[in-house]
Amino acid sequence: MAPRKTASTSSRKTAAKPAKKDFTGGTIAEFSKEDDLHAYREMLLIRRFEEKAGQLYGMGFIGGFCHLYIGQEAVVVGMQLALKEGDQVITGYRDHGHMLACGMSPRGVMAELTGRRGGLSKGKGGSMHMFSKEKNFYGGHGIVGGQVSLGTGLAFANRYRGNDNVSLAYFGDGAANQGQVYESFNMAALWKLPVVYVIENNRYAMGTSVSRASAQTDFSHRGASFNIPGYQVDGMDVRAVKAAADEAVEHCRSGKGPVILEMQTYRYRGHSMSDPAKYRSKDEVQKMRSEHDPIEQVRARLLENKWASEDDLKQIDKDVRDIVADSADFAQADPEPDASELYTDILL
Ligand SMILES: Cc1ncc(C[n+]2csc(CCOP(=O)(O)OP(=O)(O)O)c2C)c(N)n1
Ligand SMILES: [Mg+2]
Repeated sequence: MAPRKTASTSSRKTAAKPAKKDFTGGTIAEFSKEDDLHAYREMLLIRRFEEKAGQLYGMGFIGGFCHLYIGQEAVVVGMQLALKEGDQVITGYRDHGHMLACGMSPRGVMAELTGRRGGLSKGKGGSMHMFSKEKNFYGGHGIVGGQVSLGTGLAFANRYRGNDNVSLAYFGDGAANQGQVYESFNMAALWKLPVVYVIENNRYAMGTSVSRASAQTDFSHRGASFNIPGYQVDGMDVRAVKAAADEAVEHCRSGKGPVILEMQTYRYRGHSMSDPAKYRSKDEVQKMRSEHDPIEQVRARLLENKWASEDDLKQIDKDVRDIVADSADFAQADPEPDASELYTDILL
């Protein structure tokens, strides 16, 4: 394997010594033409879907909260490549990308955003509350950090049932400061539960930068006192994510207990649709976009290796746009849920 480019080399050297850091250091996965084409298409679908969701929000079709995943696409697409049938995924409220990567239908996700019958929660959950038992996606959670304990519970269920499935619990840099995260870490390490904690460090919580909110900004060290190994990963390079994901998932599957992966990533838009993101400079965003964009990296590689022509890429773009346009049409034409639905799917 070629050396892995990482955005994090300097913090590795300066931070306190964590548990062993051997398995992902310095590697990226070798991607074939098919791998790169797959990653390109998947990431582009998430990007275009999110752009469309932003438009529909601006037009008043989507109510309530809506958090876009633009910029972070390589994380879910790379992680998903390491999973097998029956592995589970759970995340917070920035969840549209995770759902699409799990194979949930763009129509179902978009119609849920607009609160329509054909939405994945029948139009009653909205952006932050969608699930699919079929695709092993367990939400979609608005309580910051809540999914970490639930994801640990999914891992406990796998252990209890004696299968070799693994759960991925995604959470943000802000969520990483929540108390229940550490209670979960303790249990997971004590009982060697098969859970990968994927910390999506996009450098900001709602509007507070990591350095203003966190005493330990190297999130790969957060499991050190529980002996949970942790690794920093270039979350803008889908190959680096895939390499780390393979190792971490294998570690869990073979009964060695939890792993933490800190994905160093970046969100291009505000925290939610109502955030103008005045706490950072336009230059900072522009620099990430022009130097580290996850989709552009794959695009450049496809062209350079002559694995795709400009025309091939245009065709992929058109296919993806068609899927997204279809989901948006459906999400506007589908009727709202009947009022009687107010009394279904609730605990009485
Ligand atoms: C328990 C709880 N506290 C506070 C909030 C309000 N809140 C919503 S998102 C957020 C920031 C989380 O940031 P991060 O974990 O970095 O995720 P990101 O939005 O960057 O993906 C906060 C404080 C909440 N939803 N739940
Ligand atoms: Mg964050």
